Amino acid sequence: MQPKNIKSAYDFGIIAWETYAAAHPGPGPKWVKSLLAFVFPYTNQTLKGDYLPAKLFYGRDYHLVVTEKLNQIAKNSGLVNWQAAVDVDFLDEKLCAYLAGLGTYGDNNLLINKKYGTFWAIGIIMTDEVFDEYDSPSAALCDHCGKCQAACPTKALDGGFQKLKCLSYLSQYTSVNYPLYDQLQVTYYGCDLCQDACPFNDHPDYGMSELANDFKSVLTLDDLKRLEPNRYRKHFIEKSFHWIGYWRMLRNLAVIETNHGKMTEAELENLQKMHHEAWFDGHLEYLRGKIHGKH
Ligand code: B12
Repeated sequence: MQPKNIKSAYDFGIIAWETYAAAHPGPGPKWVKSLLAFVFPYTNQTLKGDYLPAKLFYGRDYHLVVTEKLNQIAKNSGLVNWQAAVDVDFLDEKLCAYLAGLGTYGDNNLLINKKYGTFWAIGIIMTDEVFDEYDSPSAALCDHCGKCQAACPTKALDGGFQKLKCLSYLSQYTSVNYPLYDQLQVTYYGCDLCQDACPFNDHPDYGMSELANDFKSVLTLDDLKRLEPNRYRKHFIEKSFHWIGYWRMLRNLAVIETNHGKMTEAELENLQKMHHEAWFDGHLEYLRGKIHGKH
């Protein structure tokens, strides 16, 4: 097949499976011959407010949006066998997009594209189709200006990416390194600080309308408390953050409230009665110490 037969409104690049496998040895789906990597831009504009997630999560869950787009592109292009992949665990999607010439690695650990900077999600179509031509990596863009490292309050980018210090990671998982959460100040899920500082992100807003802010992205501690814990996932099923569940989200909102000096002893006691799990109890105890000026 010729690459021009791919009917896509989104920028894309194509690589042979062997190219990916040579850079990332390991088992893979045997039927796949080519990987098509796509750029799905989201907004670079920060909304004002304390109760927002990172920009990729302002709108409808990008996994749903991107998967639907990929399936549509595959059908319109006449592919017969394909599978859409967004955030799957067996593919290094940045590596696919890099090899396909869509962007190059930045010191913020993300792929930088000349037009969209780093504010784009990657979508992949795996297919058994073989193409007449394949793409190759482009010249490096990051000029190591140091702005992303300086913008990260937990120093997660110093000496290479340290996942366990990354605020995005801390907001999605449970860690007992509670002092790092003192830096969770702006977004209750995900983080944009290293991207906001990147000079390549100073460009017009090219964000897809499907990923634009919707009314479910503003979420306060009071809003969450009004929701029954077992209704959380269903209520937020079309939002990317539904998977972390009620208690991690409650932890995030309680941390931000405390970091902004708005948490009270009575409120903390209230939250402590709601749930018991070692990581949760430990975290609320840390917040109690914080409002009493112990740390
Ligand atoms: C798990 C995951 C996370 C985890 C942990 C990431 C990690 N590296 O461990 C957490 C929760 C922290 C996370 C955070 C974010 N993520 Co994330 N994440 C993923 C996921 C699902 C897997 C990534 C992974 O574990 N890769 C394997 C590790 C080993 O790779 P790595 O850390 O990148 O390390 C390699 C590279 O650095 C590479 N490398 C470095 N320099 C160079 C140079 C060259 C030339 C080459 C060849 C390689 C190379 O070598 C390392 C070893 O292989 C991918 C989707 C996917 N399936 O790929 C999305 C993905 C990487 N995430 C994405 C995004 C958008 C984010 C966030 C911005 C979300 C947010 N706003 O909070 C943050 C950014 C944090 C940051 N600064 O990196 C996008 C990236 C888009 C882009 N433009 O690059 C992806 C691709 C999702 C998607 N489908 O769009 N993420």
